[in-house]
Amino acid sequence: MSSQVSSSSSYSNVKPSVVDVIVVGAGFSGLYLLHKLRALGLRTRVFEAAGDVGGTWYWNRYPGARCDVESMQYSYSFSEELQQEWKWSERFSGQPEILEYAQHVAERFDLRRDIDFDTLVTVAHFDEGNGQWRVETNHGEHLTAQFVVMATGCLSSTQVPDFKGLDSYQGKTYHTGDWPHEGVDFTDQRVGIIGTGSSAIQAIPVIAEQAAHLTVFQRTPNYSIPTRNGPMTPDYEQSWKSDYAKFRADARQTRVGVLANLNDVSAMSVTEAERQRIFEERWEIGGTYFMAAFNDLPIDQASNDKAADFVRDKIRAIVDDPVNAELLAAKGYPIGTKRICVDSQYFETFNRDNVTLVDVSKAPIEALTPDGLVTGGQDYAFDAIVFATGFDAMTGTLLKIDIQGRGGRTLGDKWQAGPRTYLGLMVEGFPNMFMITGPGSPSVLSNMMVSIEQHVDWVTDGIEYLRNNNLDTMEPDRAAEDAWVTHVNDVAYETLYPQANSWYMGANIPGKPRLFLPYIGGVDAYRAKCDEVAAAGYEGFALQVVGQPEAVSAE
Ligand code: FAD
Ligand code: N01
Repeated sequence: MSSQVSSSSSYSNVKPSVVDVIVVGAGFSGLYLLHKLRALGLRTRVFEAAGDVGGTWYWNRYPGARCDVESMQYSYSFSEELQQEWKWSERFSGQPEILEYAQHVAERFDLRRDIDFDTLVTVAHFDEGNGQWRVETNHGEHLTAQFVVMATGCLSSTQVPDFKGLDSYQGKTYHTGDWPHEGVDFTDQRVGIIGTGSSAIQAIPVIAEQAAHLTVFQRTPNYSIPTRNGPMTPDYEQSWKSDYAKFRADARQTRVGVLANLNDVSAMSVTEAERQRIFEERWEIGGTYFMAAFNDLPIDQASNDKAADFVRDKIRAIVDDPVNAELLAAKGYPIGTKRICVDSQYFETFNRDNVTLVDVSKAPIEALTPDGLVTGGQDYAFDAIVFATGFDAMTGTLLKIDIQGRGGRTLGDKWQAGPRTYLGLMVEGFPNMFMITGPGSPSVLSNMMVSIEQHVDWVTDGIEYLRNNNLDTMEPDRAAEDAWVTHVNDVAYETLYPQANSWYMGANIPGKPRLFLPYIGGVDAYRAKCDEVAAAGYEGFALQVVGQPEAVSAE
C-alpha cells in the first residue's frame, strides 16, 4: 500500500473509511474510473487483489500472451497527450508492454496513492436506512460509500476443472491466468497442456520451443488466424497519431469498437473466386480482421460455412500429419462463435517432433495421477501441467463477493437463473452499484478499451447527474431490466453464437445457466441506447432521495 500523499490530496496518511465511491479492481477500468472520479472531486478508494495495476495484463503472463486488437487501437483515448506520447513497439502488443503501459498510466496520473493493492473486497452490503454501501476487505477494513463500482473484469476468475485426483499430482501446475511473475523455465521438461482456447494457442508454440516434449490435450479444436505481428513502423504509427481523435470516434461507431475495414457485403453475394480472393487477402493481413471479410459471417450459416471451410483448408495445408490436421480442423460449430483465436505458428507447431496432440473429445481426461494424468486408458507422465482451461467469465468474479442489495437479497440469489442487468451496468435491487463491462454489455465482444471508456464515462456522468440534482440513489426499474434481458437474448438468437458451447454461453462451467452473457447488438447501437437513456433523465432508472420512498425525476 502506498503511503505517499500528494499535495493535491486532502487525505492524511490514514486513508478514510468513509468515501464517496469505492472501486473494486485496478485494471484498465479501475484506473480510468479513479482518474475521472477524482476530476469530479469525489473521494474515491480503489481496492485491487493484485500487487499492482494492470488487471488481465498483470495476471496473464504466460509465454506468448499478446493482444488481438492492434496496439494503436487497444489503448486509452481519453487523453490526447497520453495517446500521442506513448509509443508501441509492435503491431500487436505483447503482455509485458501492455502491463508497462498500465503502469505508465498509473504513474502519469498519480493513481497509485488511492489504490490498496493485495487487498480483496469480500463484502458489499447495501444499507437501506442510509442509502450507503458497507464494504469489507480481506484485511478486515470496514468502509462506507455512497457508490460502489465493480471494475472486477470479465475474465478474472480462473477455472481449473474439478479433475479427480487433482491434488495427487506431484509435479508443478500452472494456470495461464495466474502465471508466476518470475516466469517458468520448461527446458528439458515433459510438459502437458490442457485446453486449446486463445491462451493455449498463444502459449503452445512458445512452450514447444523450450520443453523436451509437449503434449497438447484438445477437447474442441479452434479456428485460428495468423496474427502476422511485426514491428510498429513510424509511418503506421503516424497515420494514426496524425488524426487520432477522428479515428477513435470512428471506431466507437463500429459494431466491435475496432476499425477493421469491414467489407459490407454478404459472403454469398460474390462469386466463389471472389470470395476466395477476399478470404485469402484477409488471411494474409492477419488477425481478427478475417471476421470482417464479409458482413454476415456471424449471422448467416451459408456465409459462415464458407469462411470455416477456408480456414479448415488452411489448417490441413499447414499440418503435415493428416490425422492431426483433421483433429485440428475445427468443426461442429460456426467460425467465430467461440472467440476467434489468433496465433503465431500454432498449427505449424504440430509438425515438430517434440509435440504430441491428444484428442480428449471422446475419451475425457479421467483423472490426474501422482505422475501426470490418465485419458483413454493411457497414462501420461509430466514434470509440469499447464491449465489453459479458461475463466468463470463475466459473472464468476462478481459472485465471489458477498454482495447484498435491498432486503439483504444476494446477487447470487438474484442471478440464480443467469445474470439480470439493465444495460449491463446496474441490477434492480442493488442501488448505486455499477458494473464496468458487466453481463448484458458488449464488453468481451468488442475492443475492450472502447467499451471500458464508454462505461466509465456513462457511470461517472450518472453519478455527477445525481449529485447535481440532489439525488442519492439510482437503480433500474424491474420492467426496464426485464426488457433488456429479453433484448440481449433475442439479439443473440439472431446470430449463430448460441450454437457453440462457449464461455459466452456459460457452457464451460458445470452448472452455470446456459444463456448468452454479453450483448451482441454492437457497441455503436449500445452506445446510442445508453446515451438516449441518459438524455431522457435516466429512463428506466428510479432516482431517489434517501428517506423518500417515491422515485423522483430530476427533469
Ligand atoms: P481486469 O483487467 O480483469 O481487471 C480487474 C481487476 O479486478 C483484476 O486485477 C482483479 O484482480 C481485480 N479484482 C477482481 N475482484 C476483486 C475483488 N473482489 N477485490 C479486489 N480486486 C478484485 N480484450 C481485448 O479487447 N483485446 C484483447 O486482445 C484481449 N486479450 C485478452 C487476453 C487475455 C489473456 C485475457 C484474459 C483477456 C483479454 N482481453 C482482451 C480482455 C481484457 O480482460 C480487457 O481487455 C481488459 O484488460 C479488462 O480490463 P478491466 O479493468 O475491466 O478488468
Ligand atoms: O480460455 P477458453 P482461454 N478437459 O475458455 C479446455 C480472452 N483471451 O483462457 O472448448 C479438456 O477459451 C476448453 O475446451 P472446450 C478471449 O476472450 C484473449 O483460452 O471447452 N479441456 C478450451 O479449449 C478468450 O476467449 C486472447 O472443449 C478442457 C480451453 O480449455 C478468453 O480470454 C488471448 C477442459 C479453455 O479455453 C479465454 O481464453 C487469451 C477439460 N475438462 C485469452 N476444461 C487474445 O486476445 C476446459 N478445457 C489473443
